[in-house]
Amino acid sequence: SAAEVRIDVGGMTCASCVGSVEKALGRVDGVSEVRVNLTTERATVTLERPSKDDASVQPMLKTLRDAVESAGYDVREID
Ligand code: 9UX
Repeated sequence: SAAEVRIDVGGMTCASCVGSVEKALGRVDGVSEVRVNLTTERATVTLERPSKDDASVQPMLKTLRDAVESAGYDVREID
Protein backbone atom coordinates (compact mmCIF):
# COMPACT_ATOMS: atom_id res chain seq x y z
CA SER A 1 0.00 0.00 0.00
CA ALA A 2 1.01 3.61 -0.36
CA ALA A 3 0.11 6.90 1.26
CA GLU A 4 -2.82 8.61 -0.44
CA VAL A 5 -3.57 12.30 0.04
CA ARG A 6 -6.93 13.84 -0.80
CA ILE A 7 -7.13 17.49 -1.74
CA ASP A 8 -10.38 19.40 -2.16
CA VAL A 9 -9.55 21.90 -4.88
CA GLY A 10 -11.47 25.09 -5.61
CA GLY A 11 -11.48 27.06 -8.84
CA MET A 12 -11.32 24.32 -11.45
CA THR A 13 -13.93 24.92 -14.13
CA CYS A 14 -12.71 23.07 -17.22
CA ALA A 15 -10.61 20.15 -18.44
CA SER A 16 -7.67 22.46 -18.95
CA CYS A 17 -7.81 23.44 -15.27
CA VAL A 18 -7.68 19.75 -14.41
CA GLY A 19 -4.58 19.37 -16.57
CA SER A 20 -2.89 22.29 -14.84
CA VAL A 21 -3.55 20.87 -11.39
CA GLU A 22 -2.41 17.39 -12.45
CA LYS A 23 0.81 18.80 -13.86
CA ALA A 24 1.51 20.92 -10.78
CA LEU A 25 0.95 18.03 -8.37
CA GLY A 26 2.81 15.55 -10.56
CA ARG A 27 5.93 17.69 -10.39
CA VAL A 28 6.16 17.47 -6.62
CA ASP A 29 9.00 15.27 -5.45
CA GLY A 30 7.82 11.92 -4.10
CA VAL A 31 4.51 11.84 -5.99
CA SER A 32 3.88 8.63 -7.91
CA GLU A 33 0.33 9.13 -9.18
CA VAL A 34 -2.19 11.96 -9.48
CA ARG A 35 -5.88 11.76 -10.24
CA VAL A 36 -8.03 14.88 -10.49
CA ASN A 37 -11.80 14.75 -10.73
CA LEU A 38 -13.48 17.92 -11.98
CA THR A 39 -16.98 16.93 -10.86
CA THR A 40 -16.02 16.17 -7.29
CA GLU A 41 -13.34 18.90 -7.28
CA ARG A 42 -10.97 16.47 -5.65
CA ALA A 43 -7.38 15.48 -6.32
CA THR A 44 -6.07 12.15 -5.13
CA VAL A 45 -2.30 12.00 -4.85
CA THR A 46 -0.35 8.82 -4.26
CA LEU A 47 3.00 9.28 -2.57
CA GLU A 48 6.13 7.16 -2.75
CA ARG A 49 5.79 6.52 0.95
CA PRO A 50 4.54 3.40 2.75
CA SER A 51 1.93 5.22 4.81
CA LYS A 52 0.71 8.62 5.90
CA ASP A 53 2.36 8.03 9.26
CA ASP A 54 5.74 8.38 7.59
CA ALA A 55 7.48 11.43 9.05
CA SER A 56 8.17 12.88 5.61
CA VAL A 57 4.50 13.04 4.63
CA GLN A 58 3.51 16.07 6.74
CA PRO A 59 5.96 18.47 5.04
CA MET A 60 4.89 17.07 1.67
CA LEU A 61 1.32 18.20 2.37
CA LYS A 62 2.57 21.76 2.57
CA THR A 63 4.43 21.34 -0.71
CA LEU A 64 1.32 19.91 -2.39
CA ARG A 65 -0.76 22.82 -1.10
CA ASP A 66 1.78 25.32 -2.41
CA ALA A 67 1.82 23.58 -5.81
CA VAL A 68 -1.96 23.85 -6.21
CA GLU A 69 -2.03 27.46 -5.05
CA SER A 70 0.89 28.46 -7.29
CA ALA A 71 -1.02 27.00 -10.23
CA GLY A 72 -3.83 29.41 -9.39
CA TYR A 73 -6.32 27.20 -7.56
CA ASP A 74 -7.56 26.99 -3.99
CA VAL A 75 -6.95 24.25 -1.47
CA ARG A 76 -10.12 23.93 0.58
CA GLU A 77 -8.98 20.90 2.51
CA ILE A 78 -6.07 18.54 2.43
CA ASP A 79 -5.56 15.35 4.37
MO1 9UX B 1 -10.18 27.29 -19.31
MO2 9UX B 1 -10.05 26.35 -16.77
O1 9UX B 1 -9.56 29.04 -19.62
O2 9UX B 1 -9.75 28.03 -15.94
S1 9UX B 1 -8.30 26.64 -18.05
S2 9UX B 1 -11.73 27.51 -17.56
